[in-house]
Order: sequence, then structure tokens, then C-alpha cells
Amino acid sequence: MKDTLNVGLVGYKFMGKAHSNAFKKVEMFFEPSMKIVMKAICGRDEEWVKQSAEKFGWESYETSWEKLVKRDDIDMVDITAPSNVHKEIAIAAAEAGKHIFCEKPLALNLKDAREMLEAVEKNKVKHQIGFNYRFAPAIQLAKQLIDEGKIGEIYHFRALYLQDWIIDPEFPLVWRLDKTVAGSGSLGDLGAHSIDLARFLVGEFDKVIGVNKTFIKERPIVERMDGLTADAKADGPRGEVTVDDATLFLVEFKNGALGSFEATRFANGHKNGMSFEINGSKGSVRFEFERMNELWYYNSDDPEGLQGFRRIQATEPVHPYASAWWPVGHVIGYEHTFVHEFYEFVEAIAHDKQACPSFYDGVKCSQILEAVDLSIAERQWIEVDSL
Ligand code: SOE
Repeated sequence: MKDTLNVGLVGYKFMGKAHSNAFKKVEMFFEPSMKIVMKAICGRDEEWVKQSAEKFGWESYETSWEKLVKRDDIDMVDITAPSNVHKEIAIAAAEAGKHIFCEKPLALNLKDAREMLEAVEKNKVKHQIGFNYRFAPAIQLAKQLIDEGKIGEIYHFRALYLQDWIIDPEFPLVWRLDKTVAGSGSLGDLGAHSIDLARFLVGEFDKVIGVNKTFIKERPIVERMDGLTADAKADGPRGEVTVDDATLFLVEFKNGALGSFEATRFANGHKNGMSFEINGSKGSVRFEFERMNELWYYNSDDPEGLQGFRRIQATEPVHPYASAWWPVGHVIGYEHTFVHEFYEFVEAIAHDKQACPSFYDGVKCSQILEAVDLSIAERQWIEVDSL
């Protein structure tokens, strides 16, 4: 086993920053089996990527990802650029023998996602996808309770992913609203996280049926974007929104559970309102991301008269990842989920284990996204495995 892992990151905006921060923190709070070296960051705008390299602590920068993936001093390529370039970069990186971490959704469509999985398997490199919410301690605790049988047979999975950052009709036409760049709208950007959590906590999907809507069909062309904020010229040209603003769908799981999902960027007042509830024969769990340190748990075996949802603060040393951070009750946040996912990826590489969630999970998610879209187009239930 090599004792260092040299990382090359593609992208320097929202996710690029979240990942850079995580690479720095892994070593400070965990004891990874390999030392992470932040070798190079890559982006098209030289001025911006140079500044990001300095600010985030990368040793060097590149303006061409083709060059980055071929560098002999890079062991792992981390892709945070928009979805339309994931496939090309991942396949080139796999062929160059690099381990790959890729942001979600894995690709623009199922076909491309499958090609990416094929490439990493053929070239025998480790691969992981950025479903970071799995790594919130309270969600890991929910998984433990389910695996221990504390919830019993699962009947319902109810997921909401609610945001409102594009609700203003004058908000510019950013890349997330362009199907050729993002692949999908609220479904692929937000629903993908809920789908992954449902697969993680409940199991595989059997059938889906959905409905969607694009409420605002044209928007001003974007002039500048940073993270989730953007500007456009007043009275400038407008372009077509080519993705869904909201998607709702129903699911029958293979184990008999029923699921309902809502993903929208038009839920006024909700900023990053990712939540779910699971009801089973012995109890229930409930999670809301904006209170991510908490897990609500209902145990139907509690004594009569004392029954009710209890709020567990998942910050005790017994809770997953919690002992690496602060004393009990000193809560953690969004950025910590990325630290946990990279710690796990480094361990998978170091010990030659299958990383999880992998590109396989990315393909399963893309298969479900595509089944939902097809069900909307055909107005009927679609069996996920038929795709
Ligand atoms: C924007 O809608 C976004 O940042 C997504 O791209 C992320 O995946 C999600 O975690 C939060 O919202």
C-alpha cells in the first residue's frame, strides 16, 4: 500500500470548495491509512482556478482536465464539474488508471452512467459517487436501527426535497436549468439524493410513476454564476428552461414497501429542506436535513402512556463518526458529510475494498431517474429493471 494519495480535483466552485475543505479535514480529525496530498485543481478560467488553488491549498493548477488526468503524480481524480462532462473525464481517468470520485448525478443519462461503470470496472480502479447525505451521523444511525430490526417490516418511505432558490421568474437560466448540461432538473439534482437514501435505507425500487412541471419556461440568460447565486443583464436576452422545476413520484419497492417522493425548487420558504420518514411494523424514524444532528425515533414497544417520537441528538461518541469530532452535543454541519465520504473513499483505496456508494449506485439511481421520466412521458407505471 502506498502511504500517500495524490488528488487532482476538477472544478472549483460550490462542490470544488466543499471537497477541498473535506480533503484538508480528513487528516485533522480522522486517521486515514494514506496521507491525502492536494496535488492539483483544474478549471477553465485560469485567473479563477489559480486563485482557488491558493485559497483552498492546492499545490498546483491546470486549465485542461485532459492534462490533469494524464499527470503521473495524480492517483485519484475528483470530478465536481457539471454533469455533461462527467463521462468524458471519468472514462479518460479510468483509462489512465486513476481512482475516481464523481459528484451526483453520475451522468446525463443511464446509457452514459453504464459506460462509466464499465470503464472503472474494466480498468480496476476504485470509484465512489457523491451521495454525501448518507454520511450524516443521524442517517447512519437510522440505517443501524433498520438493520438491527428496530423499525421492523418497512411499510412507508416518504421523502421531500424542497428548495426555493429559483422561484423568482427573473432568476437567470443557470446551467442547472439546461438539460444538455445538467441532464435533469429538480429530479436529478434533488430527487437523486432522496432516491439514494431510499435505496440505502429501504431497498431496491420495483416500479415508479410520476408527474412533473416546469413552472417558468423562459429566463434571462446568465451573465455570472457562483455557487447557487447568479446575475443576468436587466432586459437582456432570454432562453428556454429545458428541465423540470418540480417532480413528484410514487414507488413500489421490491420488499413491498410504498414510497412517495417530491423534489421541487418552487417550495417557497424552504432552502435545503431534505427530509424523510420511514414507518415500519415496530417503529418509525424521521430526519430533516436542516436539523441534521437529530434523528426522531418512535418505538412502538415503549410503555403505554409514554409513547411518542423521541429526538436523538446523534453527537455521542457511540454515534457513527461522532467521536472524531467535538465533545457530546457540539453539533456538526453540511461540510462534515463530505469529510466522512472522503475518509471512507481513502480507506477503500488503501485496503483494496469496494467503495460505497459506488458508480454501481450511481447507475441504479440513473435507472430510477430515467424510469420516472419515462413514466411521466407515457403516463403509466414503469418497471425500473425494464430499463
Ligand atoms: C442545489 O440544488 C444543491 O446544491 C444540489 O446540487 C446538491 O446536490 C444538494 O445537496 C443541495 O442543493
